[in-house]
Amino acid sequence: MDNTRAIQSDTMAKIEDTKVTAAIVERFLQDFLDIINLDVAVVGAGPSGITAARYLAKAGVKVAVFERNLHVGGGMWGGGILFPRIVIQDAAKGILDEVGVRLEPKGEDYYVADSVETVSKCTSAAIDAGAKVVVGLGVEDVMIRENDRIAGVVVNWGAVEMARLHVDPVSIQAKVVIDATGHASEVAGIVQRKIPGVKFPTQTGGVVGEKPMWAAVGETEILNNTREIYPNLIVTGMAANAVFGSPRMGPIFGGMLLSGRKAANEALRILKRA
Ligand code: 48F
Repeated sequence: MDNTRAIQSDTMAKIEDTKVTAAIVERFLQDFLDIINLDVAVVGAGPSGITAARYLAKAGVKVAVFERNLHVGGGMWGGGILFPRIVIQDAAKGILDEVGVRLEPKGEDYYVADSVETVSKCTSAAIDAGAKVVVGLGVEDVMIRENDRIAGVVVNWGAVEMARLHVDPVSIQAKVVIDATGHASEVAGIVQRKIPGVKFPTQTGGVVGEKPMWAAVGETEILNNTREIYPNLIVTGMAANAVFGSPRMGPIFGGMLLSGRKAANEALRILKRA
């Protein structure tokens, strides 16, 4: 046997299909069992959710992000009209500096970044800080306890949802839930639909729905909109603007990052209150 064949057969001998299976199943089950009791459940792994998770993990909080898609990053990968660059304003620069994203100054107050680099580095930093990120798992309901208090999220595989299979979901307990689901503000929508008489601190008492694009106003209002709208439920990112009826802002992402950081601070405040 020549040398190459000998090396190949040595490597092949070590691979056993069922051991690969066992490694995956055992490890995922261990990790999953570890996150069924959380301090904070973040729903959606877009820029606001991932940023919130990073700051929470850095503060020593047990946090997991549940993302329905198989990929993280939400609407950030595609920049504007699939040109993979994003713009952020000076106020958010520090958040990206912390994770090593390279920013090119543009004009007085703007920076441009590569959207792929930004998603990757923000996600990697959140995971390094200790946040768990689960992909392919969507939130389809919330858990409630006495007095309709939110006590967690109810999850199912995104694939089950897409295939419209009639399969029951499972529950994850969390002291605080952050709705980072973007334009759809899905968790706020579920709470509004399923908890009778719910009143959010908005003009209508419910989800108002986002207004048409106006970046300056959208980016200004998002921080005020990032808050607890129902006991133990915080909205962040585009979900915050959708709930309060503020404009969308297109491919400027500073507001998403600042909102994620504020959501983390709000969650820390709630955890201290408990
Ligand atoms: O939409 P998305 O990126 O939310 P964001 O953090 O950022 C908005 C910007 O991308 C952009 C913008 C910038 O100015 O306006 O749109 O507010 O990410 C939301 C993520 O949540 C996931 C969804 O797949 C996406 O990755 N998601 C939505 N609903 C659920 C969910 C759900 N029910 N369960 C799990 N994940």
